[in-house]
Amino acid sequence: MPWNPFKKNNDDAPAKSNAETSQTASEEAPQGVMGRFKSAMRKTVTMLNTDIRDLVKDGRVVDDEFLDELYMALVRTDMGVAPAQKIRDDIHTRFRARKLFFDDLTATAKETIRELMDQGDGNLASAASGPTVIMVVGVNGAGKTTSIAKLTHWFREQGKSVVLGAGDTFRAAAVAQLSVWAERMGAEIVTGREKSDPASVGYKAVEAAVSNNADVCIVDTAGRLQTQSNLMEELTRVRRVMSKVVPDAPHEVLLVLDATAGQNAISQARGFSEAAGCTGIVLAKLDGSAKGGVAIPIRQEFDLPVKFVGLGESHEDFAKFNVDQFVDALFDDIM
Ligand SMILES: Nc1nc2c(ncn2[C@@H]2O[C@H](COP(=O)(O)OP(=O)(O)O)[C@@H](O)[C@H]2O)c(=O)[nH]1
Ligand SMILES: [Mg+2]
Repeated sequence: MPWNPFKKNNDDAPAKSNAETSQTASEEAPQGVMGRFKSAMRKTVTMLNTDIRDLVKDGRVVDDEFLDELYMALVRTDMGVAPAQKIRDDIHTRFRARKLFFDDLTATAKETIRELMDQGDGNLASAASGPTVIMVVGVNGAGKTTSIAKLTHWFREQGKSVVLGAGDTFRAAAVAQLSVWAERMGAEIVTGREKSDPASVGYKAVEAAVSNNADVCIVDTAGRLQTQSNLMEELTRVRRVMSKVVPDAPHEVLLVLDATAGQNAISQARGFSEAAGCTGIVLAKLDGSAKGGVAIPIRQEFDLPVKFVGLGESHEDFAKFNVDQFVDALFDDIM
């Protein structure tokens, strides 16, 4: 049989995990969540897996040079230095001085990343009674308003009623954008005049949600003010007034990050995470990013679960984040 570096012919191949088995199943149904992950992350997946196939194609043994090249291929996905180093070390420990097969490499890398990203169930918190209040924060252009539209669609699909608060009163266009989405999604919206107090919009939105018996209230916020400290004070104030209506509100503060910014997304968002008391992350624009690996350091650095991912511009391009599906999508081991 000719040498094939991508497939092992012997019997000691590692047993497939449940996640890998389910990948095979969803390959047969490319419309499923796995298929959407894979196609959204096409750029990252193609780059990473082309690099890895090039690395293993001549049946090289694992030596320092090989490990350094592997490390560089991993770092190019913006997964961060520490995770790439951890995978390099794990491959070193297990396969030093042996020939490495594509399947062995990906199985090891998947296991390492799964451990690094472990985040429990990542479900949204919900109110014990009354409306669940969700505040959405992040830098300008990250994808906040679009993610709110997607989240609204997601709740509407479950038959839940939604009240939106157009809390980005900084720009009239932001209010208009959210109003259009509200109408399309069949959600109620509370707006204020341009430059009016966003805390008052937040207050009225939660109040409307309570009086209408709505299931969910989602409040948009501005991504930029004259100064960063103004913005942070404003976010604190929005939180405070909402809790006057519903004492444990907001139940979730979702930080929206732009995946195309790669590692920059992390530095941009540090202030938000602390000042706004974030509870979870929405990783927007995972499609079209060649830096999809950034979900890994994001999970680690913020110590917040990644709850949703944005996979395109339409309201349907949205999925609950699942570590196993993400990891399986990252490595293209179906030959
Ligand atoms: N491809 C893609 N574009 C997105 C996604 N989410 C948002 N966008 C686009 O990013 C731009 C900024 O989004 P917006 O929601 O207005 O950002 P905001 O300033 O944080 O509210 C818009 O052009 C959106 O269509 C996504 O998941 N994928
Ligand atoms: Mg916006």
